[in-house]
Amino acid sequence: MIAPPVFPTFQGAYAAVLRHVTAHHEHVNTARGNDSHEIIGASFRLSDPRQRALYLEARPVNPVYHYAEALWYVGGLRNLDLIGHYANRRRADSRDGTTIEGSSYGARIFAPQPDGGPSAFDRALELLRAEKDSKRAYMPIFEARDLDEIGHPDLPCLVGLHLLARDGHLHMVTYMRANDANRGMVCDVYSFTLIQEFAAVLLGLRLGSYTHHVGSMHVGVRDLERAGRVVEETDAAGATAAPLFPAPVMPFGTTWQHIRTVLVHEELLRTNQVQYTPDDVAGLNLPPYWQRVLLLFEAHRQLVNCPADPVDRQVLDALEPGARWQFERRWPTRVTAGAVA
Ligand code: 5HM
Repeated sequence: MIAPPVFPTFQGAYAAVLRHVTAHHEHVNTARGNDSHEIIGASFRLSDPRQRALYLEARPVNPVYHYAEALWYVGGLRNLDLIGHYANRRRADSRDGTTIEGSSYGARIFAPQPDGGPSAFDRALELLRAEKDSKRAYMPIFEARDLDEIGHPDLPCLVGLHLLARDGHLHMVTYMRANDANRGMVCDVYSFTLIQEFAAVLLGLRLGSYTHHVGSMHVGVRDLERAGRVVEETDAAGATAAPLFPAPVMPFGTTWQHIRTVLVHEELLRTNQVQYTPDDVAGLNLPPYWQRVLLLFEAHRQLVNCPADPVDRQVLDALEPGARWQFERRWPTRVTAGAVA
């Protein structure tokens, strides 16, 4: 029996996957016109799933999208309003222009069942409250009906999420049929580990490990050059390099009411019905962790609605430091001169 390699940060796992796939690919896959270098069967484990963020010059990420996607899932949403606003490319996944069928994972596990029964997530948590060390708390995503239509534009890549409570810790195992290591995986691991952390908070457990299993792990041919630069940057930093920023910790008191409040105010910001200063957000009865998430949406509101102005420095300074670093690298022309450290 071989256990997956363990990494202290997702950045380490990400670099290792890119290094392996780019150097030792087994196949050149061309399915649906997406040429990629592929290996079959890949796994890794994160010892601290909170270390989910990338801090790489060669791979700038969008911290607003990270939280938007995770909240879209947790909100059980299927429509494009939220997700399409923060990533226009997600509109290509929609057939009717308003909803996403396959990769709206939250609609499959966080929304009530079609018969009105509790969501798969609520059932899994209930099961773990009833039998603490159960092996059954599996939340399925991929269904047989997903294969009904050959050439469907958006088939779930996530097969399911599996929660395991052991010795006071909540572990999670993710099963994916396919993962684009340089694109989808970066957002997937971010969102799925946030879901794991939220489940741990609701169950009153400490956060355990995160294990990621993938059937087809691949890097797009168009991304090989960029993947090479990520490998170079992480090699230069050294395998044991500490993360640039401490990982934010979701507060133990986080409730469904907090998530609903964040979603309500995210929508007000997205539709430009409000504008918030850090003091305004401090008055919303949210823990500081969730206030900072809302301030990311405020910063994004300014990006979209005030294109001639830099994003307000007061808002940027109030962001979680790692997210601020990512924001400043993602939109260097929209932050005041000298702000990029
Ligand atoms: O032809 P196929 O359905 O496998 O193409 C989907 C592509 O999006 C694959 O490269 C898959 O790995 C990537 N993907 C991902 O990595 C897609 C989704 C959305 O379901 C995802 N992660 N979450």
